Amino acid sequence: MFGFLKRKQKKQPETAAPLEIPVESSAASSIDSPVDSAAEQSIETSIETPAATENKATDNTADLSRSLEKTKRTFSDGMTDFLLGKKSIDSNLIDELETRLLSADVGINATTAIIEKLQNDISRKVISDADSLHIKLADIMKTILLPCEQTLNTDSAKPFVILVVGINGAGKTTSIGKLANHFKQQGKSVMLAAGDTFRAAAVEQLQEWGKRNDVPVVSQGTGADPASVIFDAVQSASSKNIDIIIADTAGRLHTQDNLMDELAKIKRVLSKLDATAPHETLIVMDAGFGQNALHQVQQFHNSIGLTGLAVTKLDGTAKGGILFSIAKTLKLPVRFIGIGEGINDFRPFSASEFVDALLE
Ligand SMILES: Nc1nc2c(ncn2[C@@H]2O[C@H](COP(=O)(O)OP(=O)(O)OP(=O)(O)O)[C@@H](O)[C@H]2O)c(=O)[nH]1
Ligand SMILES: [Mg+2]
Repeated sequence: MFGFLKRKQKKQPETAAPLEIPVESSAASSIDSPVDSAAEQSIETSIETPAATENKATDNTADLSRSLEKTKRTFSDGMTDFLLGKKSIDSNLIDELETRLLSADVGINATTAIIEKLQNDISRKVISDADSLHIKLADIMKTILLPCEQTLNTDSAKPFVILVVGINGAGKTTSIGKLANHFKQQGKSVMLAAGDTFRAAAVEQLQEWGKRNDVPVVSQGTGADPASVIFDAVQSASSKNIDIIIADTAGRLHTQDNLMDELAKIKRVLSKLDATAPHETLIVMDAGFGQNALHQVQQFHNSIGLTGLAVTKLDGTAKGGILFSIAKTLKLPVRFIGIGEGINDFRPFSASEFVDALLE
């Protein structure tokens, strides 16, 4: 977007990566436990200089920008031609920008907020040309997204239980694989629960991610009661002193009352083990579904109560504007974004990094 106006955004320094600590071998599970070998990992300490940290932040934004290439194209299709050569900012230009934001899935609330702020800055002469418009636009977009930037803190309970929900194919199981890797890199021990007992290959798919991450997977196979699988897994994680348990569930639509009741049952059963569990009810949302996905998430929220969102497939042709709609309407924390199918194609959500990558 606005490639011709390209202006280096100030990179936000990233905090140094935490030390890697091997997962305890006591986490072995009789069900499917590759954790023993993790105990053989050596402790890696990495001390980062401020310069190294700054470089890493720059690389991260560049990486993210590359991953968002298609989203950027969809988001800003024709924007360059539209603004190219504009010497002054007039009302036609602002009208056109408004239309483009709306068609990029930014949604009416966020678009109105952006346009009103820009118009205000234009009348105060803070914005006088396309260059200052670009800078202000970036600032406004970051301000809108910032409330959604809330890191998932998993230290409040042990095991910290993350229940992953969402519609079919949104990227739940893949995100669980990425999350397991993310937490392991933070030195946490992780266990997975195969709560999708509906789809034939779902358990195997999760076990595959378990192997890749070297973490145990608790399962009972297809057709089992998901609440019972997840209950057993949390008990097992407690007895093995596991830090984080991530439970997969089958994809469902908010209109399938029986399946929504099943999620409510899982939550009820978990609260018998720990009144505060699940500690995170994370919905995985495919950004490609745009405003429809937003509606679905709202319905899940009304029905079972969500505490966080992971937005996937932002590497595809999704219109990245959906994040602004989320910020303005759902006001749920966006914990992570998915930018590919690989284990590392995933970022904790940063408003600043996201807008910089989108506008770069
Ligand atoms: N490009 C891209 N593909 C993704 C991303 N996340 C998941 N996928 C792909 O989306 C497809 C569905 O992912 P799953 O993780 O199986 O989705 P799910 O929500 O568990 O699906 P069900 O269990 O069938 O409801 C797979 O092909 C994944 O590789 C992402 O961030 N980017
Ligand atoms: Mg799945």
